Amino acid sequence: MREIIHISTGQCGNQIGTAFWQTISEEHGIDAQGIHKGSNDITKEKLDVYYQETNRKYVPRSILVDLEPGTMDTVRSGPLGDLFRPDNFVYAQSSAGNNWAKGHYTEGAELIDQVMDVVRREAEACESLQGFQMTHSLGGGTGSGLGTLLVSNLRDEFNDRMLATYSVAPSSDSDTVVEPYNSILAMNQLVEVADETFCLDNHALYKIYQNTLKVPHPKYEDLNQLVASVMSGVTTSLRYPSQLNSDLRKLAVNLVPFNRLHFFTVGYAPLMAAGSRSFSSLTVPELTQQIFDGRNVMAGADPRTGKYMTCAAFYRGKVSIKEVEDQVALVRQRNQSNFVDWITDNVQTSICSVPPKGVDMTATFVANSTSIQELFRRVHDQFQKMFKRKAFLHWYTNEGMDESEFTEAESNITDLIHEYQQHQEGSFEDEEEILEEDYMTEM
Ligand SMILES: Nc1nc2c(ncn2[C@@H]2O[C@H](COP(=O)(O)OP(=O)(O)OP(=O)(O)O)[C@@H](O)[C@H]2O)c(=O)[nH]1
Ligand SMILES: [Mg+2]
Repeated sequence: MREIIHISTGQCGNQIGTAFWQTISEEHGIDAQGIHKGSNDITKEKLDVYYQETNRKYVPRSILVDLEPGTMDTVRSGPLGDLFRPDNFVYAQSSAGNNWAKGHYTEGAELIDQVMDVVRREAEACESLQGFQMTHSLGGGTGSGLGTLLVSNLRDEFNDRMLATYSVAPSSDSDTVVEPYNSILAMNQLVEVADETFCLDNHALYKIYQNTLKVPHPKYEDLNQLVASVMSGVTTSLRYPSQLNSDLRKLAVNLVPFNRLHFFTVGYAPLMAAGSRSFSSLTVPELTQQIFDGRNVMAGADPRTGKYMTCAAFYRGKVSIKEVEDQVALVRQRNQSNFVDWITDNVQTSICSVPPKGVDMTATFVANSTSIQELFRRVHDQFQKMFKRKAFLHWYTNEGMDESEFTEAESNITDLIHEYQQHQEGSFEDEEEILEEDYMTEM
């Protein structure tokens, strides 16, 4: 089996991680004690990818990490408390206090060996580990700082395994002023070491709730439900028998044309408020139209401002492959100027006959769009305003960080923005020039 180990880091990471495990456990018929109660054999076939079977119990291949005990206590006393392996909870007592440097260099560095021991034990229990997925926020100290320290340790020790992250960017009107610092420092690491980053953005998630779902004051729980739906959609082909994108590497090969540009936007249809049920099912044309709609994108990036380099659409339920392919081709044709012209067949579609609980049909969309630069630009603008004045910098230098690390992170992110912009503008001929230039500089 091609196993995946999940790691939740920090408050956001653990809350989203728990929502993910709740969603997929329900789908696969795994109860709170880890017993499989599903009647459909297809839900069982690839269970080993995410769960380890011991004594007829299915235990999530999940590691829960935080620098403070609070969130984990909540998970432990919640409905999934008995599902996770007790010694996979790894935590400290103090928190990183919204400081990336504490998560990455000081407090976090003290916990990392303990986390890696658990990772090794989990990896040894796998037959053929395909890789890791992490849930975390970019704005805090633990998920952001320790999370990226962990990712880079995994890269060193499991060099040939895939590393995927679900990374939550802060809302632009967040209460915590240093979130842009933490985010740029974390993004700087993800550019270099992650293989696939699914970008989520609290600002966009709030907007979806307020504007589309008409819920004026959504809670984290609500936002996390949306994220869990997307994660369930994205991992469908990993969890059920499927031809296309059936492992993390195939997904990356199809979606990542350039190593550094692996930051995806995601979308989901039909959008439903947590706890509500859909009374009218959407048709394939409606689902397709929705996933390509900018309002459904869960990262602050409007696809119409950029170009899709590659995309993957995952449909679930009783849908016809032909209808899906026709509809996607139609959208592509209508919006031709939104797709780069140097990759001919850049929309992949896949279908799984098992829908999520409570709906007939869904679609999940993952896009590698140059419009993601909007998210980077927004966070960078906020970073720059404070950094120009060196505001709040002492919190980081007090932990032993040097100012030059901020400068380097900033320039890596502005380079990245520039690279997206280049591919957005480039037609086929320009692209050849870029490639030639790269080739010349490498020589
Ligand atoms: N979507 C979502 N965002 C969250 C959640 N919890 C926190 N956040 C966001 O995450 C950022 C703060 O990071 P946290 O995850 O709380 O921080 P942490 O990783 O625990 O790090 P420290 O507490 O600083 O040690 C802010 O942008 C919050 O809006 C959650 O459950 N869901
Ligand atoms: Mg915390």
